[in-house]
Amino acid sequence: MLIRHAPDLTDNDVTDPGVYLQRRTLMAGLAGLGLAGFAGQANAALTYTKGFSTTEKPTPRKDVTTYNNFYEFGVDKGDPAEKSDRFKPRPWTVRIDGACEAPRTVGIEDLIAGNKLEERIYRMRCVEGWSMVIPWVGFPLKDLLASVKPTSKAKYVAFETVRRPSEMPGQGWNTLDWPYVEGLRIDEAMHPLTLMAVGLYGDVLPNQNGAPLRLVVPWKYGFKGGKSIVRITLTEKPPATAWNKLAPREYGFYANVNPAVDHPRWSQATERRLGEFRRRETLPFNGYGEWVADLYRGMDLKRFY
Ligand SMILES: Nc1nc2c(c(=O)[nH]1)N[C@H]1C(S)=C(S)[C@@H](COP(=O)(O)O)O[C@H]1N2
Ligand SMILES: [Mo]
Repeated sequence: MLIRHAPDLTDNDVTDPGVYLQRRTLMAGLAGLGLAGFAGQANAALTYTKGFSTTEKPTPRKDVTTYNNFYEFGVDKGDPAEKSDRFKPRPWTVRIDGACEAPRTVGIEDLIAGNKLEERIYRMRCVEGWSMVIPWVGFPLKDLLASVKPTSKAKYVAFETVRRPSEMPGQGWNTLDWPYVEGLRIDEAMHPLTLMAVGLYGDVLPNQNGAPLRLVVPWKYGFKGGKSIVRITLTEKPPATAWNKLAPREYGFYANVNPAVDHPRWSQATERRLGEFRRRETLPFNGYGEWVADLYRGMDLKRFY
């Protein structure tokens, strides 16, 4: 295991084997009621172990699910929760292709059944200057990428959100160039902290948080975490990404959380944690520098923002 001695991270399979072995029993509860067939469907619970997590207090579920950015449903924070009822996150498949030997298309239920799900409580810092602590359930992206056998030409990874204007009212506006695309360098994508989330607070993802499958990269600004992903493509060149195309001076490809590099229109030195009154200091790499700073050794982070 990579992460062992962070002051604010617990690695339960090192410190507490009992906790590691203890699976959540929500599934068992469902099975006992004869409802196991609903597992993996909307509102069903997920079975998972505990992974690398901050010990900070999670932001209340209410805030995590009603204060959102998901421009496919509108630009206001309340739009994703209020305007996503028509969205159908199941059935769902994701295509993984590009520079790999074994491209595949996989259904969401197979992804959930075929991966070891973990809870990861991560800080999330939006480029706009607010932050949350979110208990995700998911699996490392690297496991999924390994399954398609990337070739040596795979230098970047592109993540594409679904385009479905009949279910996503915000796609009727040209706020962004749909579909929403985000990207990572291959080493960032293979990093153990990089998560494909399928759940939140122990349940499947609500529509507004990116059902049924979204990316979470905790040391980067939140916009790097594309929601409702239908395609993951290994590429040789950096993919053109939605926010970068819209405003390249404001949203770089790297988008590492960095209090020393301001957004052209506001400071990034501090943030408002939802539920808190006083702003707190923003940490380099959102506090994950011990594990990820090496990825950027020798790079000028003011230039590669
Ligand atoms: N497809 C898509 N993904 C997206 C966005 C979006 O508008 N569309 N917004 C991003 C931004 S700016 C943030 S801060 C996070 C918010 O995730 P949350 O609503 O689950 O907290 O989602 C990111 N992923
Ligand atoms: Mo954001």
